[in-house]
Amino acid sequence: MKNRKLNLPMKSIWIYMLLFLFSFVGCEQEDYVYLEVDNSLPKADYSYTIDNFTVSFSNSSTDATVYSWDFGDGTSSTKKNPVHEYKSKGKYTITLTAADNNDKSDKHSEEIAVGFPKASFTYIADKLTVTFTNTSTNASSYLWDFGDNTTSTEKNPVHVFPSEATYSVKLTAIDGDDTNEYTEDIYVVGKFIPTILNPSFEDGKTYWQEEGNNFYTTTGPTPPDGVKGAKLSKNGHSIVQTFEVGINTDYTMRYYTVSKSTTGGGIITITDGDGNILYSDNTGGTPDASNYVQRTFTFSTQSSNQVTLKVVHDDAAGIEFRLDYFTIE
Ligand SMILES: [Ca+2]
Repeated sequence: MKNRKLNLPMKSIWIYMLLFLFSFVGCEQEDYVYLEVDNSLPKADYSYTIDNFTVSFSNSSTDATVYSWDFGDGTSSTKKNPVHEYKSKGKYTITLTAADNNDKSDKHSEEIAVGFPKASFTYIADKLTVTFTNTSTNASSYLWDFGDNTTSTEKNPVHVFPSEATYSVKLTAIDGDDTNEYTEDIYVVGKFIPTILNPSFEDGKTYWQEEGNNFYTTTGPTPPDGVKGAKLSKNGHSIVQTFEVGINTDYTMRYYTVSKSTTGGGIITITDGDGNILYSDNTGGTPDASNYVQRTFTFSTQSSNQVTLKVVHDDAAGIEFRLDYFTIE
């Protein structure tokens, strides 16, 4: 009710002002009056990144010129974008006060956790063997779950996975009662197992013959696999086949042989696509000419993903021998 008396003269003033303003409308010369009113108030805001015990603040306040930080650990700063290092693990409430030159201010608070465990790792896979490097921070012990029903508490384990597959590997970083987990899917590539075609000569010479070479297939003595074996009895006889392999991989080959000599045989060679001889030896003699014996040898591939298996008749020895059932793993 008190305002009623005041309202009347105020209304009158507004009416006079409107009449005054309208009096300019229609004038040939237009006059503009700019009324600039600064009524924006400071707004405090910030973001931050945490690296171990160090927190870097990025001030995003508006309409402010003066800043005051309370880091929640009894320390403070008046920098615009301070970097603060905490002395101990804990949860701290950060308060930023942003003020303008007219003593107007605003506050913004957030709670941050510093010094708690943070799990992370990197790894290098070599076929099924994976070497893990633990890059966790603020942890005193660790638990690995490799996703293949095995675990480890080593800091930097080397783990051999059972087979080619994708495994979900989870690392838990532990410090007292506080834990943090990090999980990453790892695709582990298995060993490439080559395919040898017609490995037991049951399809005759198919896949084993190249231009210029020749050999016989034979049924006696009784082959260890099926009914046929390869017989190399003359100069120039050989068997040959090229097949795909994994690079930088160790392989074991097995085959059966029988010779008419206890000392002689042919020359078996593994050569890769770059011309490197990965294995070469005599197939050797056998105790008798009636029974095949199994031979085993190993070789390691290099950067070529193919090899050629070749067995040639030993012209100098001139001894007849037989081969059957090549396998590789
Ligand atoms: Ca056979």
